[in-house]
Amino acid sequence: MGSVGESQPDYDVLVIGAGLSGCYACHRMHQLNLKVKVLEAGTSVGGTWYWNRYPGARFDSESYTYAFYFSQEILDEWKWTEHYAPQAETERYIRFLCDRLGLWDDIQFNTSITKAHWIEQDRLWQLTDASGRTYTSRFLITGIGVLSNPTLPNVPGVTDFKGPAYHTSRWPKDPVSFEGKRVGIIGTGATAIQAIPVIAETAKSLTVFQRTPNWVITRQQKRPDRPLNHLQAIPLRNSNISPEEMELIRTGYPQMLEKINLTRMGFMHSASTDSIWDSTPEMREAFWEELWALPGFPFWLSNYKEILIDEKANDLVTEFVAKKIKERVHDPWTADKLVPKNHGFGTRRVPMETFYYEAYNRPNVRLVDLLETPIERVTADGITTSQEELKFDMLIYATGFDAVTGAFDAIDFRGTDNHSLRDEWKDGPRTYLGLTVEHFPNMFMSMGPHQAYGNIPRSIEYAVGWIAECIGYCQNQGITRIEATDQGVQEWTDHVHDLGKNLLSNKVDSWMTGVNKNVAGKQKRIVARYMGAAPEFREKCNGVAGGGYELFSKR
Ligand code: NA7
Repeated sequence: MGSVGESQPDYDVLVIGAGLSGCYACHRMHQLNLKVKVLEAGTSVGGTWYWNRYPGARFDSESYTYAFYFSQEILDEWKWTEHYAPQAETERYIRFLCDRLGLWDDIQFNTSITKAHWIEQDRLWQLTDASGRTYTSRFLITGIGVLSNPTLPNVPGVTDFKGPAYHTSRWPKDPVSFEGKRVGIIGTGATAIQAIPVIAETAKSLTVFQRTPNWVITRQQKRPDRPLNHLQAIPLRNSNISPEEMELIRTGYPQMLEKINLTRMGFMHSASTDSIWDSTPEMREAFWEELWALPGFPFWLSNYKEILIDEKANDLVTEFVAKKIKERVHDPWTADKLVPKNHGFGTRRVPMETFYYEAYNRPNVRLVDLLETPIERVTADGITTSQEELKFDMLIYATGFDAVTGAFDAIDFRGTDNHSLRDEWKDGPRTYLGLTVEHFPNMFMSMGPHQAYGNIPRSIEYAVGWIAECIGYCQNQGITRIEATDQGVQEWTDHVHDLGKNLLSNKVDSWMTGVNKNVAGKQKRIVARYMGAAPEFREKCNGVAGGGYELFSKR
């Protein structure tokens, strides 16, 4: 790459994070013959699928769609064994990618980046890790994840507990036994909803501390004759994929990709164009029952077009789901507490479950409503609420993440004139295409704020592809400095805000609106995500690239 200033960088490109983004970025940089290093805090690759190894962790969407499509060799060779892959299988998949693409030598583990500073005179990025070692590069790609900075509850005594205590996103690699243990779990988000039924099977007792219930889609097959056992259950109507079925899936990849490329969220499920107001109550019920019976996301993503923007439509579908929940939970007090009261169906991330509600019918599982009896403190041997002192042998924090901007806040990013990214985004993120930020030249974000998320691996493949083409363009044109302009950032930020205006989900507190009550400064909602359709996002980004990187300054 071209030389500027006095110092030559150690690398052409540094990448932070060896999750799906970082691994694919490494491959694309190899294709450009660039010297690249991926710096990863963990001891292996996988990102989300490396850290989140809690019991019950698995895909919520079809394995063969929630993956990369760029390599025919990998599509031909990799065999998914379950329709909704468990964590271990996904971790294996990512390691397989690294083997096939020859990435391992360019990934450095146990390297936690604390600072990333732009050195203007040399047009390079200087990164510093937790040990104080520095690394320099012309370009920087962040692949630090949307949900990667775990947070503990902000309750007194949170570190006082003497027994084992785990955040679900920092789960140990060695098996954890719940046998004979009194377990307490805080949180009822998508993670807890996967973990609770599994832990309940062997724990002596499981106490669930719930602040906000979620609308959880039912995906169990009714097997009242069978005891509750996750091995016998069919998660999300999950099932094994036989070798014959895998062959069929493989031959269907081109059609699948064609479909995925057309849908709003990048899944196989199309948004419905039907209006709820053209349907009679009977037609509605029949449609909803039909969707309810389908595996995966369709009840959320293929529902009537108004349910996520029109409160009256949302009220109707919310009532349908509430009825479904109440049918499954025997104890009326618990059933009522499990029905959300402060937000409608689909306005927060909809978790998928396998016998989640049935877990509450077990004699060893109890729900504590923190709105009624808040936690006062964590003690050496349990949790004290406003009503009682509860003793536990193990505590589990399923309390989520400082999402979207949280992973950026955890690193001291400094751009031109010592601009700090934390300050730049203190009132919410400002980006150009969700891929770049003004004052941060030569820095690109995969899965940064204001990007289309949806089917994350599909979004990563696009974002990293765009970034690689941009770096390739710079290489060919002798450009050593590329930066988003103020106009680009202003127009994109306005566009993202406009797209989110009517969405009910942007009027609700959740990680999707950047709210985390455990983190100072994260109490206010922000527009964190691009909420248009994925094909429109790609069209816009392609247009900018096709026009020679419009609204970027290039030198
Ligand atoms: P989530 O969805 O952010 O859930 C975190 C849960 O933890 C949620 O129920 C929170 O309640 C609860 N929480 C957080 N802090 C506290 C305190 N201080 N007291 C009580 N309860 C608390 O994270 P997940 O890991 O479950 O899922 C993240 C995403 O990963 C998920 O959406 C998928 O996309 C994959 P709250 O709702 O804030 O009242």
